[in-house]
Amino acid sequence: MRREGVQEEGLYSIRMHASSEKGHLCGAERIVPRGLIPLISETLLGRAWKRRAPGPASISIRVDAVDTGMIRTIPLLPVRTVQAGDPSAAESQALALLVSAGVSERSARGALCALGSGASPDGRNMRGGMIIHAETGERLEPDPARGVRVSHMDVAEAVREDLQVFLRSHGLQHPRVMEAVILASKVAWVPGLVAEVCRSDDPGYTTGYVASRELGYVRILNMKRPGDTFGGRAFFVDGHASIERIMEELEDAPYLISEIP
Ligand code: WAQ
Ligand code: MG
Repeated sequence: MRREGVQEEGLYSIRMHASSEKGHLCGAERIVPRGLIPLISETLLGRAWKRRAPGPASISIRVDAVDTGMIRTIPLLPVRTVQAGDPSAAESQALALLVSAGVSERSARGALCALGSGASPDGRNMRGGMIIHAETGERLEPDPARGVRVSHMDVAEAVREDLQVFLRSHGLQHPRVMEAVILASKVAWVPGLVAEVCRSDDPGYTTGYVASRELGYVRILNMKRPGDTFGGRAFFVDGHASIERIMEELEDAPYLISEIP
């Protein structure tokens, strides 16, 4: 007998990655019940095609079964926005937030400086985030050009609409914000993670954020000047935790947001 329903059907991770001749173009991912794989694959393909000319030279869609027993369900971080008139005021805000989350001032300053000047050894942006010792500021990711890519997270289908309503009520309907809040919520719940800071790499997008389990997702306006192409993410970790465990958790462990504040 064939039974319907999410539990019986199982969940699948769908990841899209598009590149042009010049390299990475865009990526997006979801975790969905089996029945939604065709629809969501098409949605993600659409995202890749929507990019400005020259458009993607190649798009890959990868579907993997998720071991439902391994899924960690977490609440969405609460969201707020702090005003900052210019990048130096925004940096002070970010610094104060990171310090209150348990990051040393030295470590926070080092990360903010790297995010603003190309954190990869070649002076460009990294593909993923830096892993930084919250106390000493030491860079711990094994590949400082690639960094660590957070993956395998989504909002549970049952509360997806609630999340959209929640964000709209804050005036934040852009998918970019939704993706950032989902990513930051996963990161905040990874054991050993102290805090995160993010600066967009998009020259037209100047809002960034600091996040942690206690602080929530704190958006900071004017983190950079329009036209600035430098961006990235820093994950501050407890120096006593295992870096291998943290990286594995960030990259591969499936997290689903099941509760919206
Ligand atoms: N894992 C780790 N690092 C990533 C990932 C990922 N999955 N995706 C992007 N990054 C890093 C990478 O270095 C990018 O250059 C950098 O983060 C910024 O990525 O208004 O748009 O996609 O609340 O440009 C946050 C504020 C916007 C939203 C974030 O990030 C809001 C944004 P972007
Ligand atoms: Mg970007």
